[in-house]
Amino acid sequence: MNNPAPAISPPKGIGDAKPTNQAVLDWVHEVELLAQPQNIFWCDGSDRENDFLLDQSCRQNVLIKLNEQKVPRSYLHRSNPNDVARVEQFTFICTPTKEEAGPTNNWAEPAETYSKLTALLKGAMRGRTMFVIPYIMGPPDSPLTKVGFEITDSKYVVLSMRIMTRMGTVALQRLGNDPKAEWNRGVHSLLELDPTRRFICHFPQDNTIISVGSGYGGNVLLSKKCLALRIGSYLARKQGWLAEHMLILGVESPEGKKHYVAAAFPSACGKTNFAMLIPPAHFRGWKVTTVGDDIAWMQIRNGRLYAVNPENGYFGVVPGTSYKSNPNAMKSISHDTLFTNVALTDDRDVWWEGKDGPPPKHAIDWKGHDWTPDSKEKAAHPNSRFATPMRNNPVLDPDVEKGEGVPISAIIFGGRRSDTMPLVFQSSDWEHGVYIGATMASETTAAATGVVGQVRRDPMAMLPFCGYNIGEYFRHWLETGKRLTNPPLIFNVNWFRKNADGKFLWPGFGENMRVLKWIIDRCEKTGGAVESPIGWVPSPHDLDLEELDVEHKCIVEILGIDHEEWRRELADHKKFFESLGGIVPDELLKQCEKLAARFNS
Ligand code: GTP
Ligand code: SPV
Ligand code: MN
Repeated sequence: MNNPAPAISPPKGIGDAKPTNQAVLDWVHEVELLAQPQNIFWCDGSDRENDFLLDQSCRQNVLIKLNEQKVPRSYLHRSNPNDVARVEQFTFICTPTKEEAGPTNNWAEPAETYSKLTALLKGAMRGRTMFVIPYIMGPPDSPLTKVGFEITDSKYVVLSMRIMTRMGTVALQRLGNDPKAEWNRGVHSLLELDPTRRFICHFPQDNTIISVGSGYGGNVLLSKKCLALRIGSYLARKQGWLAEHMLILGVESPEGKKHYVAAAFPSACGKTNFAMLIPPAHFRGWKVTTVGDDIAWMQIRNGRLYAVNPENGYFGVVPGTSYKSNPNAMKSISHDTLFTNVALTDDRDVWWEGKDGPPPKHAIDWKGHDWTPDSKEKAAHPNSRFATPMRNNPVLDPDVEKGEGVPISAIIFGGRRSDTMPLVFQSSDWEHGVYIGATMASETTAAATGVVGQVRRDPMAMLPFCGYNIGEYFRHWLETGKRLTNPPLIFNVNWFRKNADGKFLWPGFGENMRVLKWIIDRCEKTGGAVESPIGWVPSPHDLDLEELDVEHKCIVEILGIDHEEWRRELADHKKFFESLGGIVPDELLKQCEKLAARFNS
């Protein structure tokens, strides 16, 4: 098999930003002895380094340079067709005991797993360059910020990490020379991209991640799902904060009153779109700004929850992105963007299903094959992605670098549900809100390998990302509520409910502002609602639906609670809790009983 990552030799002054912290040097040396790379490239995150790596990646066909006039300074990467999404079945939490990982994670014994991975990594980087990437997660002056190092043999990983994290010198400075300082160790090797030798392993007690055999984002950008969520959630519980799969947005009224909300939707269920929402014309003077589109780290200050976005860029779903659905994303990805698995047009522009305008008459699809509109296959992979710096976002929130974070007024849970779940409802209190999050479900998407469209329980959108026992995680949420004197209100939304013909009842995207406005009204204690067995639901006149082109009967339908569907839903909540085997906190079991009682009264 061809070496998927041949070595490069940088000129003097590039690739030699060797850190001075002895603990880092010792660890890199250990990995070097094991993986036996041809050379080591110490990254500093500079423009010069980036330009060099882009050039080398084009020469080695790792990247294709796009049309400079159409998408300046942007590139296309095609991953191996067997390697296009997260692999949940090969993702492991390697805690000393199985109980610590809990029933929702794949557990593997740490010592055995280290041996297995050591064997796989032995000589794995022969003929390759080993890159050492220093990075931080979080704004430089935040108390939550974490330092990480990722060792990788993939140039694509280095280039992506520079977009997705604050990388290079800033991290070396933050770490300093204390050999006892805390930092995350990440080792990644493509190996031969063999799906049978693909493992994403987390050792929370060692603050270590080892990922082999994949080149796909979520499996290999170790800062993101691996550190910021799996290891992050483990550290968060120990240290008393929250690491969540949530977007963070700011919403400002025409009078200048601003609220921040955080929302947990599972993968490919609308976080990036919601975080960049443009209010419809009717909401003149309202402004939505993005703090983050995927991950929120939240801590308590003065009895309130404050959130920071630990990331520096967006790794977003491409298909469906257009000037109609998400103009701010389109502007963000119009330059300085790394595309993965989209189609390439004959004039070296990028194309995907759902992009504005007619499809090209001919293109090269994501696998590198000829494609025409008559082709049966999709031109872009359904989980094709962009990596773009958050600085490209025209509505980036001005407080995105604020170390203390932004105060959260509301938390929103939401999944992709064709039925049962109404457009929006509000929990009666924190504990009920935690129940709503804990029992969340969503149809599976192309973001992970496996069947698409199957409803599964995905508590707080963290099923694939919680780095410890989910029962303990629920308890941590309940305990956090007790420490909050001014807790965020908790809501649930569903943009994806369908009518009997299988059509979406709600137009979604910018129109979601109407739901967001109701949520803000509830925070301001001005919004109306009706009490229902599942919580507070707006009646149609509580929502601002002016200038919305949706039939009244659809609004009634999407706000409706079908008791037959909810009987099934409730049975499924019970089944889910039972499947977790005695780890669910009593408070949540009681919430379940209370919900049943409300339906029966
Ligand atoms: P990850 O990056 O995987 O965590 O995904 P995400 O939660 O950020 O989802 P994203 O915003 O990228 O949206 C995923 C898909 O859902 C895209 O195809 C969107 O076009 C679609 N989508 C997003 N918002 C809406 C909405 O309000 N209504 C409908 N019908 N589709 C939406
Ligand atoms: C997700 O799947 O939730 C993502 C994309 O945000 S990935 O980084 O690949 O996990
Ligand atoms: Mn995500």
